[in-house]
Formats: sequence, C-alpha cells, structure tokens
Amino acid sequence: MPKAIYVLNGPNLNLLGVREPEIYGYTTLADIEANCAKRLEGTGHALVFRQSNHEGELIDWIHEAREHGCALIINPAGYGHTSVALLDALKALSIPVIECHLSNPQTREAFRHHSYVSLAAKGIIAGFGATGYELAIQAALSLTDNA
Ligand code: CA2
Repeated sequence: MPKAIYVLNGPNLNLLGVREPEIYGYTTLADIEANCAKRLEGTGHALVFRQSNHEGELIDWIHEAREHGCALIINPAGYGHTSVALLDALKALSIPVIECHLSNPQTREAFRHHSYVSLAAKGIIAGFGATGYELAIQAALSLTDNA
C-alpha cells in the first residue's frame, strides 16, 4: 500500500486567492488541493494537504510524515526565510522533501533570497504559481516510485 504524499503550507497561505492576487494569483488553496488530488488519482497514494499559521503545528506534521509519508512537499511561506526549527524537523526525515513557492523569491526582496528549508530540500519549484504544486507532485511521484 503506497504511503501518503504530504503537502504542507505555511502561514498566510489560507488567504490565497482572497488577498494580493497581483502577486499570488486568484487560485485558492482549496483549488490547489483539488488539483493535487487529481494528479494522484490512480497512483494509490493518499494526499495529506494541510495549512497552518503556526510553526509548531507544521513541525508536528513533518514528524507525522516520518511514519506515514513517502514524500513531503512544503511551501513554508515566510517561515522558509526564518525557521531553523523547520529545517531541523525536515532534516530528520528520510523521505524526499520538495520546496515549493508560488512566486520566485529570488526576484523579490533580498530577505526572501535565503531559505533555511532549501538546505533540506531535494529540489525547489518556484515562480510557476499554483501549477508549481502539480509539478511538485510530479517530482514527488518520480522520486517515490514503488514507495
Ligand atoms: O511565493 C511563495 O509561495 C511564498 O512562499 C509566499 C510567502 C512568502 O513569504 C515567500 O517569500 C514566498 C507568503 C505567503 C503569503 O500568502 C499570502 C497569500 C495571499 C495574500 C496574502 C498572503
């Protein structure tokens, strides 16, 4: 029985499609979840798709993925730029981690250019908007063949 693919979303991403559409687009997080679920149809992999505004909750879910997940996709949002604790939790995983961003942080303010999460990521997908999540699912599937 294939394990789940975890997709974790950090702070403020619950506002997606509601605020600042000029930066983050009109797609809501619920739309993104539906697209990810569609991508996983027929693969046998369950989708665990969650969002939290709380660092500790994200860390608890990363720990949960150690047992129940075969790959973890994370848009850490602002925590990517600040959180050594998230990095430590991700480094304790033995499954592949894919970092995903809607925008391309490298083209934005300097404080967005560094990501702690990148240090634990197999790869990074950034700048493709909501489509990036589907690309990340594709990458997760290719990394977890038969997982
Ligand atoms: O581009 C991304 O996906 C980011 O992770 C989004 C974060 C930002 O801090 C990162 O540098 C790049 C911000 C997420 C906030 O999401 C909002 C969505 C709609 C309205 C307001 C905030």
